[in-house]
Amino acid sequence: MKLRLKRIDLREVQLPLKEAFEISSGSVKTRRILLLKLESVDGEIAWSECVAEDTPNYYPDTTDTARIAIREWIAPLVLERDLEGPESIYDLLEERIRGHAMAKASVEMGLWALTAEIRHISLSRLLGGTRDKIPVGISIGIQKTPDELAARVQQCVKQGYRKIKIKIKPGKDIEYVRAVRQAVGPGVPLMVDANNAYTLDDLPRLRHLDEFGLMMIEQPLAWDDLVRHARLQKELKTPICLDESISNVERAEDMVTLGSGRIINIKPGRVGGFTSSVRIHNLCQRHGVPVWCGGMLESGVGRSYNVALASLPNFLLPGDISPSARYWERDVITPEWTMDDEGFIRVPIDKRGIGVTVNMNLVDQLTVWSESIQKR
Ligand code: OSB
Ligand code: MG
Repeated sequence: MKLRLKRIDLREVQLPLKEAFEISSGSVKTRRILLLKLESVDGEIAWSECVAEDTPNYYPDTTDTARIAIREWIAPLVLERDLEGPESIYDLLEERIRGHAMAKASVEMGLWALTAEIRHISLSRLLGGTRDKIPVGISIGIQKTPDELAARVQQCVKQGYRKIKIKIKPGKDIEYVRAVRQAVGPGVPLMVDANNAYTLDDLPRLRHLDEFGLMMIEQPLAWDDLVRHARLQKELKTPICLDESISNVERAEDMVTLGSGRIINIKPGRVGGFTSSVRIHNLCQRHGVPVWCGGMLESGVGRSYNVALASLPNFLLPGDISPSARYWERDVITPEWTMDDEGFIRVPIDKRGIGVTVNMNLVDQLTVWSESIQKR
């Protein structure tokens, strides 16, 4: 199938979070979101989202660098040729452009959605999804006191979340996790995410976390490390889950070879899009490594891509794909993403493309700049 693009429209919207989200390396209050609208030569349209943040404290990409990368290098590459189909975009972009994973992913994933639109099928179907509902987890930012965190977690358990992830850093870890475990009891699926806040010198502290029956500890060491994580995994009972360190399928293979972790958090933005995500998914499936879909505080647009990806068979654990109302007073899409009492989100397998409609009035109100990139 030939895929021909006419234009890519780019805009930044600013969406205030209901509550600030704090991780070990920084805090977000208002999400600066890049939205893309891809239009084919036949007038078919798909919206996508670039998940880069305002500052490079999680990953090198930022909202501003992504804007430049899309406008100057990525959009021209995909606008100037007839594409074979969405499967070939990732390798084309990797061949020509180093880095800028989140910028590349926003265009690559948009092309998958555009293909689904053109074929009148859902994005989930196009990717090979096998589920019509996905289990939902929540990621809770660092709180002021252990008691506040414990109360927050109890509330989330009541709401039906099937996995609770707690952000930690040195000094805001053992007492916090202990308070939560005491409050909710042994059965609740709990995990922690350190976003690189530790080194191997912290081994005694990290060993302490083995007491709390955690499902996993996410990315304790440096953001691009595999070798030290392998050493750490040998010392811990709790499985390590890698997030930042897995930038592509080769790094996932390295993780398996070295024993750097036993679970992978796949964020399609971090790994350069859907082709790369599916490769990591398939590799992990062959090796018996479970994966789950992470989140980047996406608007409903980005969330629709995560929902579709998480419908693949080896997404065996609940993702950080919370409903719209967990983040926003009002999401930019209709219908909003909702979670049922059992803690599931429905995959819109019978709707075309991403399965939700962009609320143009709201998006226009929130837009701070926009530009259109056309065939030169
Ligand atoms: O490390 O998983 C992370 C948000 C921003 C940057 C990094 C991370 C996160 C989250 C949020 O944990 C998950 C969500 O979108 O709910
Ligand atoms: Mg993480």
